[in-house]
Amino acid sequence: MATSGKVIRCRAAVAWAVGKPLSVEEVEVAPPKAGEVRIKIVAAGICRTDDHIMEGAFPNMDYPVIPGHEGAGIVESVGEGVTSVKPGDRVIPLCVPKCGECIFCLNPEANYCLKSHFVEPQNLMPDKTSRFTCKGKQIHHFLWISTFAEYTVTPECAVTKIDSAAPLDKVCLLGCGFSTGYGAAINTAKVKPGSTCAVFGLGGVGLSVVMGCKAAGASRIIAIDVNKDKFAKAKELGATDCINPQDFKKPIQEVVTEMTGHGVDYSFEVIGRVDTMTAALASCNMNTGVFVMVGELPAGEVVSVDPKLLLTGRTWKGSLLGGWKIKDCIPKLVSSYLEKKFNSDLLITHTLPIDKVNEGFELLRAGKSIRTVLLF
Ligand code: COD
Ligand code: ZN
Ligand code: ZN
Repeated sequence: MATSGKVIRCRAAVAWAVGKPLSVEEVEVAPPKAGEVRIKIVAAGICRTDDHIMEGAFPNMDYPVIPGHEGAGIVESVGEGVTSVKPGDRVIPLCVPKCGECIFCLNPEANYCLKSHFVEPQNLMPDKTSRFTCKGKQIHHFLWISTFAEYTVTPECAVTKIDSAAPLDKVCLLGCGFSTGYGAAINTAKVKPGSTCAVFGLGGVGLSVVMGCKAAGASRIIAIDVNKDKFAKAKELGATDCINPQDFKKPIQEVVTEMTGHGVDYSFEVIGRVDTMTAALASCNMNTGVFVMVGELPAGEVVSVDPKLLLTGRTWKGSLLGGWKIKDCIPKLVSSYLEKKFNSDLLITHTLPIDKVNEGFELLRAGKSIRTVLLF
């Protein structure tokens, strides 16, 4: 391509500091170095986790930074040695990489690579430099993929090729939100047909959990949120009961336990709060109940639990990116999307140009959007 090997000037949304809205700027994007890929991002989804950057709640974050970890695009150029993608390929950047060599990449049961952000911060490329500059300043990367940029550079291990027929403005959700929730039900909880489930939090990720529980054949799916405006969509996606904790005097775990006799088979926390984690744990049955934690607490917060809750047999599990081995699984999920095995389009409530990125965050904070897709 004509731009190959050259610096590209383009738009990107920059978080200059904690507490400031994003600012859409012209940035310079350097060509990919060896083992790296430069991608023209076509569409990017706004996820709650990006908001954690503005709130200063995301662990190990350096500023200024270009957020965004859900997106889809087309490879513009590749650095030396890159073999898995080539210019023109449609791709999804991966917020969990696959180094392919660590003990967890080699374990078929594990999906969280040792090159991931919580192990080793990814605010810079693996060679500890940045490909982004703006107004003469170095701008940091986010999770190695920074999808809120018209062009971004990722290591080859953080990008995967998808079917060229995939609509990028739709399948961008498979990069995080949809896959995270759907996989939490299918892979982490391994929901069984005829079972009962409770899902705390009905954002894009929680609703994807609902879709996963339904796809796995759950007979009852109790959807829980303080925002009743989320209930219509939850029902459409498979929830059988929708409840608002604020409508009850007693704790919500008691309500769920009474509704089901002894608690659900599987509970999910998809909010990222101490109180709802405790409630979700107590909502699954004391013998075989499985609680899957999807939400993450703000850096530094901790949960204290009565160990008796676990002594009788309950299981407490965590799930990142839905347990998918993402580099291999995303192309398969895209194929399933194209075969209409699930309809993640139902999560997209808004589409905005990148210049209106802050409006997208306002909609999310106000509880008015599920997923906003930004277009470049
Ligand atoms: N009780 C019940 N529901 C509540 C409460 C409460 N006390 N407080 C908020 N809610 C509801 C909100 O009304 C909203 O509907 C929902 O919870 C949260 O949804 P969103 O739209 O804000 O968030 P999502 O779905 O985009 O993301 C939720 C996560 C839990 C995934 C995210 O916030 C998080 O913790 N991310 C880090 C963990 C992770 O791995 N994420 C995957 C990569 S993002
Ligand atoms: Zn996300
Ligand atoms: Zn690895």
